Amino acid sequence: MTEKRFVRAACPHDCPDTCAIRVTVEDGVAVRVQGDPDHPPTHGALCTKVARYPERTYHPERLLHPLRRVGPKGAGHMERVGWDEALDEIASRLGRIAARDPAAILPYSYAGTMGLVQGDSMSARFFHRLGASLLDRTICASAGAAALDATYGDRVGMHVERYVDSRVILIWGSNSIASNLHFWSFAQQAKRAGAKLICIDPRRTETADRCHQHVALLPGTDGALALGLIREIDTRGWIDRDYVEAHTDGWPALRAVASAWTPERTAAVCGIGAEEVRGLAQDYATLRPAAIRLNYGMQRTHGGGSAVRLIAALPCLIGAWRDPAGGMLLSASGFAPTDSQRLRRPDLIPGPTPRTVNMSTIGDALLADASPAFGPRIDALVVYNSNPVAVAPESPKVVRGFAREDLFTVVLEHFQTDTADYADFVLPATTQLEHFDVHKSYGHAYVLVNEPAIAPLGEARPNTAVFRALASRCGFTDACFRDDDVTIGSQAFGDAIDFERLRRDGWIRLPIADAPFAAGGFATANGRAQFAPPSLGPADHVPPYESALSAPALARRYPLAMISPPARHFLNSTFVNVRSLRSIEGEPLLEMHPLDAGARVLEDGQLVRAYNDRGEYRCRLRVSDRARPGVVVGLGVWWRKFGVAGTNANELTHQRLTDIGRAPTFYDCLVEVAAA
Ligand SMILES: Nc1nc2c(c(=O)[nH]1)N[C@H]1C(S)=C(S)[C@@H](COP(=O)(O)OP(=O)(O)OC[C@H]3O[C@@H](n4cnc5c(=O)[nH]c(N)nc54)[C@H](O)[C@@H]3O)O[C@H]1N2
Ligand SMILES: Nc1nc2c(c(=O)[nH]1)N[C@H]1C(S)=C(S)[C@@H](COP(=O)(O)OP(=O)(O)OC[C@H]3O[C@@H](n4cnc5c(=O)[nH]c(N)nc54)[C@H](O)[C@@H]3O)O[C@H]1N2
Ligand SMILES: [Mo]
Repeated sequence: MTEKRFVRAACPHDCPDTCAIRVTVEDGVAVRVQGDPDHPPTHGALCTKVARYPERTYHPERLLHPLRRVGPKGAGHMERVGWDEALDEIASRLGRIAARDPAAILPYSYAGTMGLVQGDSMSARFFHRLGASLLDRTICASAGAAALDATYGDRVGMHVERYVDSRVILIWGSNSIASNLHFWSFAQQAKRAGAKLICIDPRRTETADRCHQHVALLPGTDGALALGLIREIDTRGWIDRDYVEAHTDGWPALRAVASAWTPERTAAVCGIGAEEVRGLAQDYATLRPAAIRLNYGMQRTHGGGSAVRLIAALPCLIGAWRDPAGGMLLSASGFAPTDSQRLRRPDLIPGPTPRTVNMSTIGDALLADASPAFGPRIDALVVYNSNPVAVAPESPKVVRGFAREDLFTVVLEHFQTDTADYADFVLPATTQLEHFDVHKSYGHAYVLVNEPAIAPLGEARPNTAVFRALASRCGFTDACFRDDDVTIGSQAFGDAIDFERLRRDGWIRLPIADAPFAAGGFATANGRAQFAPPSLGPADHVPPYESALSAPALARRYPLAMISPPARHFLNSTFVNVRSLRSIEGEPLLEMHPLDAGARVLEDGQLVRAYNDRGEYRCRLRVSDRARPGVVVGLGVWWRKFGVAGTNANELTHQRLTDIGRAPTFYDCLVEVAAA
């Protein structure tokens, strides 16, 4: 007889939806994952990717044993070693480097799992205690986060379930069907009830197809559009004076900046029509409740932070926050009562705070020599929950850095990724079905638990187990290094959450008001939204580093703006190696508008090279009006080794940072395209 069990889990991926999952386990094998029907944001549905989680977990290429490099860096030739041998050697190599200067060691991690336990808990304790360099985790969201912090005092926003009652929804810089599916089903319900859906995106995405209107602005011009809307709303008398007066600071300064942004000027900068600006302002200001679903796609250009600040002002200016179905959502992660000090223990750092290295400029950092400004050269890199060789900008430099023979690299992974190919040691990690974790979300106001459903496959170990073992080999005796994973999970939210109830029920809704800012009460020092905080002043449009208007000489050589947003069936570079999902995405493509293709005498399906001064990327051309004229689109993030010439779109991106938040500017990138 088969023994059948159901286990409560949480989706670990870097996605606003953070679904509650039920795993069916038969005789110790996870046979099925399903969305929890009782968890309101998940409402019983999983995306196509995560519905394949068992396929990914039992993938024949899962890493099941520790490996040591035997060939040249990058070739991925590895031999099997035992855990003790691997850990002994890693601890002794790190120990020797730390004896010289611990800041020469750099952890590199991001959100391969969003779990608070396997994400960065024991790992952070270990690197803090060692005195390693700190990592500035900026690769995704820090420009928008800095903007929300400046305006609202924290990462806070609407409840996703409330969009069902909105009458107008601006889906702004978001391909929700691909990247935020559970929001999309609420937006669909609103649409059926008569709401108007407007998509603001340079690409005609599958989401744009299903909205009433698509505003195809040029990349990096969202700040200008927001200013144009603010001016129009103001001149038409649609400002909610009472709300602005009672709950915001800085309107006169913002108003002065916006006064220069006539619909005509806005339209010229955004590459759209002045009537579109006027119509958008009218719909947004006069249909109630008015909601914005902003996503991070629009903050990956030079002015990304300012643009988010300007857009975040809009729901205040029209008083949209008065209604539970009005306001804005970019990230709600600030609602969760996470005790990161207790999880990560920065107090363990011996001596003065070590230098901080920005993960978004890892290419330059790995190539930098020791200097008073930079500090010591990076001699060791420990990578977990991330695949920087594929996802970090300007890969020609990232690859040169990772290829350094004098760099000691350890990678904790599920698969032999592009990054693992450069590792001296690869350590097999457990997946979400095999370890314990707790989660908060950046797209809804619930916390979740993930109970292990199956035993670890092969010799795989949770990240926590690896860092616990390294701490012990390094002689770290602090009590926190003995915490097991469930104990760490219980520390994550402290007393704010009933941990036993969380484990019993699987998820708990945080006690956040339905219309959290109906009467102000933002998370700023004085409770008012800040349009011109003293440290920043009022926001203005910050043009892209690379665009026809802002860099005309460069644009004569490289006239096409390239964006590389997420592919629907991958999650960043995760799932690219899952055959059933890769076969849906096909192969790396570059979309180009028929006018641009015609001008270059290029045809659909031919091999092309996209290039600029940083590099060259070969892939197949898709001639399609999903791309607007002047913009090419390479959906990603593909593993380099699946590319025609072993590269992906990041071969062309650069390492310059956003105006605030020190974030990368992946979608601020000029290229030219020719036949290969
Ligand atoms: N299926 C899937 N889901 C994902 C991910 C994935 O890779 N695949 N990634 C996850 C991650 S890490 C994140 S951070 C989140 C959010 O990730 P985001 O990057 O926000 O993802 P999307 O919503 O797919 O894409 C953003 C949209 O912004 C558009 N865009 C690009 N440049 C601009 C611009 O300058 N202005 C405007 N208005 N739009 C622009 C793109 O064409 C794209 O359609 O999604 C998560 N969910
Ligand atoms: N050109 C371009 N580049 C981009 C983007 C873009 O839109 N365009 N998007 C950017 C964004 S938004 C982001 S967030 C970054 C994402 O970049 P990353 O954070 O690097 O995300 P992934 O590519 O998904 O890689 C995560 C890795 O973690 C591994 N992993 C998952 N769970 C565990 C675990 O429990 N333990 C260990 N040890 N490993 C685990 C997975 O196998 C996977 O290989 O990429 C950025 N890069
Ligand atoms: Mo991201």
